[in-house]
Amino acid sequence: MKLVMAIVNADDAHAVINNLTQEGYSVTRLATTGGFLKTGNTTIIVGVEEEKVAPVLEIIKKHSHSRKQLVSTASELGMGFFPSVPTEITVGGATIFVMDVEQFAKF
Ligand code: 2BA
Repeated sequence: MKLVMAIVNADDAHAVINNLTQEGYSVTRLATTGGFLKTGNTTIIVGVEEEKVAPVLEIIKKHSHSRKQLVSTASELGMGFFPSVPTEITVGGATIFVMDVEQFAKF
């Protein structure tokens, strides 16, 4: 068994979760926060047999979109002056981890 962990944009989470559950997958949604932007995102975990990993990733990929975002960075211009310089970054679509599951049980 495998555990698929997908970090997606909060705005895409609804579509990703709806499509996974419609296809019969059990899904858990966690409210998470990105360490870099310090804004909310959504982590979705799905436990599946190995042969189902590819179809699950396909659904996540189809419904997760990348977004451009401006972040402020500071640069030293001398005499301790640090103006804020906006830099564009691309966030997402989805960041995926696939892990081996040693044991799966429901008590
Ligand atoms: P955040 O940590 O808030 O990062 C948001 C976006 O900021 C990243 O998008 C990336 O474009 C940029 N970014 C992150 N760290 C950076 C850095 N040190 N320097 C410059 N730019 C940086 P994504 O790569 O699509 O990541 C989206 C979210 O996925 C992340 O939100 C984080 O919550 C998670 N994530 C990404 N890679 C991860 C990893 N290796 N381990 C754990 N979580 C990860």
